[in-house]
Amino acid sequence: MALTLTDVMTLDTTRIFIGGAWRAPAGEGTIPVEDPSVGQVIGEIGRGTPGDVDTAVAAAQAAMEGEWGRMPAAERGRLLMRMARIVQDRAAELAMIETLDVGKPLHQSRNDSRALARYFEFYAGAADMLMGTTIPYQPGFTVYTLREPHGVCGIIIPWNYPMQILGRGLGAALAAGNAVVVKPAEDASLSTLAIAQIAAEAGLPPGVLNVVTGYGAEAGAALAGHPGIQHLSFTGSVGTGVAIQTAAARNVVPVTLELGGKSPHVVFDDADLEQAMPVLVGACMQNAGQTCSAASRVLVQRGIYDEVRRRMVDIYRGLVAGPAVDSHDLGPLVSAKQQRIVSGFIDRGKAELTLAAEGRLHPDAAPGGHFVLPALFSDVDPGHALAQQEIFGPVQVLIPFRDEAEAIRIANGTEYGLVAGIWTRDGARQLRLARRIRSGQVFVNNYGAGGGIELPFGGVGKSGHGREKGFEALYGFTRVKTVTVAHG
Ligand code: TXE
Repeated sequence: MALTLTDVMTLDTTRIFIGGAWRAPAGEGTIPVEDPSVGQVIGEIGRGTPGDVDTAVAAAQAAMEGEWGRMPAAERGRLLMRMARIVQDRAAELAMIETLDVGKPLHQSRNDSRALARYFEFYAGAADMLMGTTIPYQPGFTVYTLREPHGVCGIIIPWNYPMQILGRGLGAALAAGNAVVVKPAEDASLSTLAIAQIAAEAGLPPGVLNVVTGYGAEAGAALAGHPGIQHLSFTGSVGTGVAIQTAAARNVVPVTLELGGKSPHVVFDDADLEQAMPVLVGACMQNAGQTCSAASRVLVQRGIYDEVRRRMVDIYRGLVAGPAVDSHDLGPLVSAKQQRIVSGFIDRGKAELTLAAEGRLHPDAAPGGHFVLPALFSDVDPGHALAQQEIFGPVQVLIPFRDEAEAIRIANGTEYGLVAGIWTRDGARQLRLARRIRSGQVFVNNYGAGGGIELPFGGVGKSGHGREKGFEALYGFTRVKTVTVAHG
């Protein structure tokens, strides 16, 4: 029997979290919560308004002026560590909430809740390791820099990895001493609400974390354009990223944007195929391809092209999409909207390209679930729409190349640059390619789609700017103050 929201959550999800208290949003109505595996409404969340965003920003400002603003860094770290422990204890519960809300296979949601705990743990340890520098200057002066928090930060998150994306932003922002207003995605807010509850339980002072659920064009736009915000981080589509950067520019507020991608695997004749094969496909099937760093282009040198194609076809034929709680290879897509977009790309591929293989639908898959079948297209021209545009579904294109120069040209031939995988045993080529591929992150003989809490992550070109994760994110959540003391 299908699970309902009350099976996994006791929290009243129609309320928002401001100043340490749960309250009803000021606006009328609610937003339905759907289980994507069955396509049925299982609950509702609050529809936050620009007025609610005002209240949340005011609460965050008050927190910065109060106890939080004066708290020693080590104490902030302890609070984050407490949050990490509670997340660890509730990892299974959080995973189930995520799976029900976004349709992610349960084993992947479990991985996400473990990653969330790791983010809090990593940034707990980093909180009191953020340091300034002393700078040699003229005799008679001592110059040093302080790393200060921005103040009130806005974090707008998407629906594909709600726990992980909240964890990486929130962990770094709090470690650096900021207060935060979060606007989760309208189709994936439940885990963010559960995490707000965990933060309160861990003892985070009121107003340090505020969550306003709601629509992007209402609550999201109000947050992006709010004059009380000093920094914005956004993960999502290019179009919304541009709108957010434009809104922030009016207030001269810095933004970190983590947008889409069209990430390549580049596989040379000398690659270890035993090692590469499952990763070549897995790096796109994770979360049904709804991953910004999904390796959606597979560039293969001509000498091994037929063999790689044959092996990929075998893997694809074994892939099964089915109900998320049953942990199949893939769950459904998050919404009917995403299903429509991805199906549109697949239909276009079938009409204009060679479909090399498709996956299968599990007999238990509900007819109303937002499923699409994994699709592999071969011999694709690098300029074709399916090789250029972010599909955000379980779809890969196979592209042959002759030599290194052509591989680099094709790899760099989209407007994105988020992640790349290079597969070769030639050490000099690994180093050359790692430098020449235009991308924020390169994996050599492995591919961790966005993986690694400690590893800086972000893009170039339309994939965005600024870095999430690792220590780099901490720097992004601070600003440098230079102090020059004349002492003779
Ligand atoms: O994204 P949006 P959508 C890509 C992916 C997908 C496409 C559309 O290609 O097919 O985007 O997804 C909030 N001001 N990615 O439409 O609109 C919104 O409420 C402020 C890649 O769902 O970018 C949500 O919280 N906020 C990506 C968040 O922005 C606004 C992950 C993301 O929604 C807003 C998701 C506005 N005007 C989608 N409009 C990745 N990089 O991983 C919307 N929002």
